[in-house]
Amino acid sequence: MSDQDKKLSITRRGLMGATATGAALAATGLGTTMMTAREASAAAKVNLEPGELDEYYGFWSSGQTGELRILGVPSMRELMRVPVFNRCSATGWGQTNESLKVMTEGLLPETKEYLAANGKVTYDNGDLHHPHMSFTDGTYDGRYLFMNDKANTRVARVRCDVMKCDKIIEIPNAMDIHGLRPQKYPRTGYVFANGEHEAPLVNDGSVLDDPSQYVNIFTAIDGDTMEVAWQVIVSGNLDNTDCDYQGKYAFSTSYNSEMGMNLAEMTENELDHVVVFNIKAIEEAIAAGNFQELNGAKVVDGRKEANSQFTRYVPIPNSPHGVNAAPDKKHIMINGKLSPTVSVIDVEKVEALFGDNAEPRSCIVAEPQLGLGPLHTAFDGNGHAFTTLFLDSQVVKWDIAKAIEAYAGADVDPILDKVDVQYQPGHNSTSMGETADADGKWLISMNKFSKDRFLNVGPLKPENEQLIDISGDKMKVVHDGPTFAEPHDSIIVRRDIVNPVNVWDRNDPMWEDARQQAAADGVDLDYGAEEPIRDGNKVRVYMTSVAPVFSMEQFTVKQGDEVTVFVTNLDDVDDVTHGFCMANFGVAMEVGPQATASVTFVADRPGVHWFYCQWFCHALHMEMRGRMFVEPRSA
Ligand code: RUQ
Ligand code: CUA
Repeated sequence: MSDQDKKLSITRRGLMGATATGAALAATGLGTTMMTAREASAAAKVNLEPGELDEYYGFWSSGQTGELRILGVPSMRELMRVPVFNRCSATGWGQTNESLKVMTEGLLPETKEYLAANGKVTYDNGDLHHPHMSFTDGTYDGRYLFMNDKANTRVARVRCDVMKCDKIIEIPNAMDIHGLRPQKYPRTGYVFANGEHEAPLVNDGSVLDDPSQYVNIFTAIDGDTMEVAWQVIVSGNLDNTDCDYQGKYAFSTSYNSEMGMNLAEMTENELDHVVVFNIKAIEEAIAAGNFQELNGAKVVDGRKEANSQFTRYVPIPNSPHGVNAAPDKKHIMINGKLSPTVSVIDVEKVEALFGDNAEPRSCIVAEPQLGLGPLHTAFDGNGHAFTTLFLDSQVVKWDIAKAIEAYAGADVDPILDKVDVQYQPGHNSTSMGETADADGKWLISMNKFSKDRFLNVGPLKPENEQLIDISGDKMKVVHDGPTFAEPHDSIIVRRDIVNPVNVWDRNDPMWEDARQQAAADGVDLDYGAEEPIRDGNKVRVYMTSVAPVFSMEQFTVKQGDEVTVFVTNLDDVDDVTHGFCMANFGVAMEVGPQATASVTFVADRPGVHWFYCQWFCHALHMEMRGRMFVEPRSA
């Protein structure tokens, strides 16, 4: 097709979409007055018709909000919020007994004690940076999503069949989990997690201001059981991590090899490092019993001075940040941050590092200078890499093979294109780009600042994530999307890989405790009970819901009773979710189709109290309500 023909074939919708894109591009100073065919078709792909479905699922972190978000790509429509480390008013996450079990069972004993002393059972906040899907044989398998909590040293898992969090564990010995990646091969397997902040290994107050005794901890978690498999003590701190496609090595950056305690000290050295973890050597030591057990975890010493086969330290220019394995299964990118470079490791040269007298940087095969503030790199699967430049507010596209040639002395420039983004990008991600199936269609630049890109909403502004079409030689920014704190990181997954159910399975393990309690009370959850079941001052209320009624119109308890309400939603139709809200008791929860959910509260307010369904379910949704009578304590 000639260019002229392409222009003629542009649809009206494409043109309308393209006009907006053109205006946005013109505002950046990059726009041309004429839309090219590619611009128009990119815009058409972004502007889905009402009812049209996206080609990709985007799984987003939300930083300090503490939840997981699901977006459609390329439309960038937010599809769902999955509460994980945060509390959620709509779903009752952090309040239902089912969610509280997930949020409390994996906490360390000393944390439970600390929380109890503060009148809490779990943390209220989280800082969720890195959501990643489980792998089988180098690509996403649609089983689980794993994510870190930097704020309270936790790792969580979300089930992709129902898109609910089913496990949260606190990591012992480590401080403040930051970088996190699942093992790619043969499967996940391990979830690797970096403790970012330095502290004494036994942090009981016996050592305080003596950084010479501080360490950092790398953790491998078993993704199937969500238990710590093993830990490695390292020299320097740990920032981001990724692993190879061979199942042999993991790599973690350290911006504080100095073990400094303030900014000047942390940035003092010209060279920091990436730690290479030798998974087989660590597994052998664990199997042979060569570890120390600390807070229930098997710990080996991989510090420099321990001279073990567990780790190698590869010097990298000043304060490296992101680690990204290329879909060619051969190259690992270490992003320089304070250095304008990305250091490229060839995984085939890593084994030699563990031999005698190896030169530690012999695994580096390229180190292109890309611009200021390289933080993270994404890939298109065609030999190209895309690196965010935080300080330059740009994404740079470069050729991996050319960078390797240039490092070997050839006079070639690996940089192919640069595009301005608005503003200060951190992570970026490409469609399937963190797997062997990278397809080179879309790139998301997750920008830390939006400044003037949207209507002013006051001193606290949204961040800005931008969609970039990378299917041609030149990158094109085609969409701006504001997000509330914070578009930290994302993955873009082909939709055929993700297949959630529409209706819960009545046998789901999520409400196993409810099932057991009901059995002990002689109640079938599917039918509920006619009357509350009294057990001392504990009262259990079992009801079902079928739009638009609860099976119990009223129930009576005594002031001061500890009341647990179980609701089983018998509707088995797509999208008929009910809720249970006990007004003026601060109690509310979601009950999905065929699910059971429960919530416990103390009925310390005498009188008539209405409970109602707070998820719109029926024309008579407003009428879906009932009364709780609380008999006053006898005077
Ligand atoms: S790190 S902006 Cu928390 Cu993912 Cu690089
Ligand atoms: Cu049931 Cu609204």
